[in-house]
Amino acid sequence: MRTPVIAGNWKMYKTVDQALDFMNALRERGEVSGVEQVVCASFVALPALAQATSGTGVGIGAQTMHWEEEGAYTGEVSPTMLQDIDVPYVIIGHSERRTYFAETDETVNKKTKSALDHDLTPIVCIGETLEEKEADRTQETVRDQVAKALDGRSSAEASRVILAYEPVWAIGTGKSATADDADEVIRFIRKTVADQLDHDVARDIRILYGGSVKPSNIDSFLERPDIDGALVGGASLDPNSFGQLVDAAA
Ligand code: G2H
Repeated sequence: MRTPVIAGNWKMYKTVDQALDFMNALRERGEVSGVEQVVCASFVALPALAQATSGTGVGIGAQTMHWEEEGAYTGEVSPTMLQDIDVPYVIIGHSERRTYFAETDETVNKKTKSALDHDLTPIVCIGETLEEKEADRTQETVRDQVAKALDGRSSAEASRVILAYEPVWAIGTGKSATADDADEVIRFIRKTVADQLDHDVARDIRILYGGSVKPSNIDSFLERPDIDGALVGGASLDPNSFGQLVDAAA
């Protein structure tokens, strides 16, 4: 019932030309059905990518946005600007934004609300640090993050959100969580959503795993019924590798 999602997070990689080369290579692989494919690129590449997706089956996403529609916020990009260039997805609350750019649970909440209000699909990232994991506070941390991200949202709104569980200690480190670890936390997140909203939302909401996912380990995550796909950094930069992840989820 839940369509799996493979979302690439290119972070601060790829010029416009490199982004278009990727999309051309993906087009040659042909469209794949049964999986939602998303590529989240830098702001400067978004307009060209949004135009270049036809025949690829890929949706384009931003990696952050402001919650206001416009205003005196130097350097920021608004949800209306993303809508204007046909970019339907946006990552919110990635741990790198939380760590380096002062993203908080409060701004994640505002951005999630704003994305939904503007018919964008927010990919909301949550996950514990190594310190929290070692202090046995994983469940408490993710419960708190989910509660704050979805606070004030209706069931219908929340079911349009994609959650991405990304343990911070597994990001870009080559150390992925084991499928058992990821499955346990993701099942806990689904229960948290059921407690906070209702069972229908918990059944419908897509929850991805992220953190050093690659073609060689994606199957171990996807074979778990509660894991609906992956948010992928490094392994999404190469079209063949991204294509293999998509094929695995289809
Ligand atoms: C986690 C992930 C993508 P990577 O940040 O969001 O990156 O797959 O490189 O660990």
